[in-house]
Amino acid sequence: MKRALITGISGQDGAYLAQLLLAKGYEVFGAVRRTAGAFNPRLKELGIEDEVRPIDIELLEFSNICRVLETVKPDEVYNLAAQSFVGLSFEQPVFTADVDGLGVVRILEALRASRSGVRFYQASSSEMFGKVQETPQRETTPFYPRSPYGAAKLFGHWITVNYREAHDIYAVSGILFNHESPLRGRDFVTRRITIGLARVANGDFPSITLGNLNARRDWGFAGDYMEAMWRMLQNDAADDFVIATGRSTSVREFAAMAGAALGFDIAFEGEGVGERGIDRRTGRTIISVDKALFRPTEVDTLLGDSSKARAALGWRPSVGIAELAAMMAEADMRRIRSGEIAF
Ligand code: NAP
Ligand code: F7E
Repeated sequence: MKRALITGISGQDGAYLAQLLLAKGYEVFGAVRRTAGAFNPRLKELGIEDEVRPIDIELLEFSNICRVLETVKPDEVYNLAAQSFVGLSFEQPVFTADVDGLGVVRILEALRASRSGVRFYQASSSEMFGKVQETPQRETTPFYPRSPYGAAKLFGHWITVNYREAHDIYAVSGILFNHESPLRGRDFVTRRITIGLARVANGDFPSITLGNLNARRDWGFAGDYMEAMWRMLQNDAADDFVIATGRSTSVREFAAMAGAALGFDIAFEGEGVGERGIDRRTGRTIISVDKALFRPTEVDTLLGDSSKARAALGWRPSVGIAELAAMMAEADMRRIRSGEIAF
């Protein structure tokens, strides 16, 4: 039985990856920093909270990482832990750099010292492409991060490459484009839209506010992306891969798709901060724009080319964007009606 250590087990990806690895027969250790509450609502929602073995980890604390590796003795380490909200990284740049950048080298140093042959996965991000230098973005596209988060992830990416080349550690960097699901954190735009519009449909609020409606992302389903992470670590040689759907959608279009799944027919009128999303059936404004939600520097558009992963790993996405928007909107509506919104 293989043993996996997942950092960031309380997040969206941690939950789906644990589910995937358990189904493949792994013993899964879920590492999370200690908080006041030990409850992990995402693992509970997937019905696997009793199957994952919990262990405390803090990526700011090197000695703690060493002890966790000694205790667990994993075959594979998936480093998913991060301060992952780009917007917050402008307010907490030093903390973000410490966890998302230095946290990676702390794990790699611990692995190097242990001489254990562990395979290491680093959760890198399309945010490293930032102000995109070519479209679509692939493994060879030059990076140009646009936030402290993107810059910290870029360090994490290059230090992973360096430890592979300098110390012969099996370390891969998965450059994943945005992936979403009903387990997505509430700060991210897709979930803000699905939970917000579901509340509007339920009559709880008259409308929601959003930031830059023009931003475009290559959004996929998180469940699909976990299979890609696992396949990367089963490859003969360690390598880096872009994981994406190859379709780009604007925030505005995503909102219209989520709205349609909730019974709205949204038309957008106006421009800039004056733009509004109106439900054609009632004439009511249900989306407006709040300038406070704009970022100091924005990633305007992302579109990934995952041909390398498709060829080398046989990976491809299975969920399209309209299906994803509907899946998330319907899950939030179900939770609102049952009064069970735990995250
Ligand atoms: P998420 O839901 O925000 O989860 C992040 C996890 O990291 C949480 O379990 C969090 O614990 C943990 N964490 C934060 N700071 C930590 C620290 N100092 N020590 C230990 N654990 C810490 O993120 P996600 O969407 O699942 O993403 C997983 C990883 O993939 C992240 O590294 C993210 O940056 C990266 N990524 C995500 C996407 C995407 O679209 N989802 C795309 C590319 C890359 P708490 O619960 O205590 O906060
Ligand atoms: O923003 C715009 C916002 O916060 C997407 C993380 O998982 O994916 C994620 O980062 C876009 C941006 O995700 C709102 O300005 C408009 O252009 O959902 P987001 P992100 O910044 O792309 C990457 C790959 C990661 O690695 C990250 O960890 O949507 N936007 N209105 C808004 N964004 C938010 N959050 N809220 C709004 O109201």
